[in-house]
Amino acid sequence: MSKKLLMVALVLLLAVPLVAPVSVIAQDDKPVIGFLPGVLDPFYQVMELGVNQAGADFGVEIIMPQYPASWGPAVQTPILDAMVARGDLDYIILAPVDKEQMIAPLQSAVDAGIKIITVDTFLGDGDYVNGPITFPLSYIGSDNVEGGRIAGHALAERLGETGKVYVQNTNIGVSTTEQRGQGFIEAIAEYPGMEMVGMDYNLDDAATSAAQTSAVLQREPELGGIFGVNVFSAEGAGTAVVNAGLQGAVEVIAFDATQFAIEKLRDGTVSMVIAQKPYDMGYMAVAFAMADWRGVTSIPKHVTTGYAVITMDNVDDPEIARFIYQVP
Ligand code: T6T
Repeated sequence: MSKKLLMVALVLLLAVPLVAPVSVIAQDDKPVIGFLPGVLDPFYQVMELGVNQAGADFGVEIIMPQYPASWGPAVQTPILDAMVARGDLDYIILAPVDKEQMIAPLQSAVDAGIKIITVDTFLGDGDYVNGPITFPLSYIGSDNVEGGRIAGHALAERLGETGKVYVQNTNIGVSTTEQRGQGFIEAIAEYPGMEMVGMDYNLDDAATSAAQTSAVLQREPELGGIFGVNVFSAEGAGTAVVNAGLQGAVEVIAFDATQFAIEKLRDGTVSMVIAQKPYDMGYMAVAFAMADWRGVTSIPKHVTTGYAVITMDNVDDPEIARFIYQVP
């Protein structure tokens, strides 16, 4: 065999691993994935279960340093910066707590070579194809406008399409709860007999929600219904209704199927609980990161995960009860 041929053969042998499709690269070559929730609450704790289960199923290391102590960019950003500074993360899955203020810190993460997947909340306008922000790989979350509409139509129906309603919201700038408020207002506007008397922001604090709601219950003695847009908003609204002795007289629609919300459903304080699917969001985000790592290029830029609407009629149906946020 001529020297030249021998050389070519040697080069080819050495080069094969470099040009072979990604999937045949050694299996222990796995990404390191960071996970950063919005705050400590049962919704994100269930999401964490999904993230960890997928991590185990794919055999990838999940790094979740901590839950932010409270909701806000000033709390989430330093945790994110510390995750980026580690230098070993390939992906970060997170719920950005403000759709504008978290853009710059996440752009820095991307500049450091980390890929981003947003779960639950989004950046910019959530359109990662044609919107102002397109660097995240995907946005996996509920259709929150639709969620707000479900609550609005449910209250209108329960009040016979006539009456005064009020919204307990969290923080301005949070993509999810803003859209729930928007969807609710849109639905209520479809009923000439319905009137929105106000929407307050409780900064994701149940005690603040309770105090604000109590003030409205005093100011609006004819109030017929309240929409609590998330765990702490609904918890506070429910507490205020109970404290005012108005259980059953004022309808409460609660977003997020916590144990507390289900208890309030069973004791008649809450009329309906809208359950999201945080486990699905967490699991799919890890699966998308794994797929991207293995060279998949058709990862959907947006996935909506749907709802389970829980009332006293179906709360004991296992097909529905499985969506109650069970936190270990
Ligand atoms: O409602 C969820 C989540 O979807 C929202 O973005 C923030 O609040 C929760 O975590 C519940 O407290």
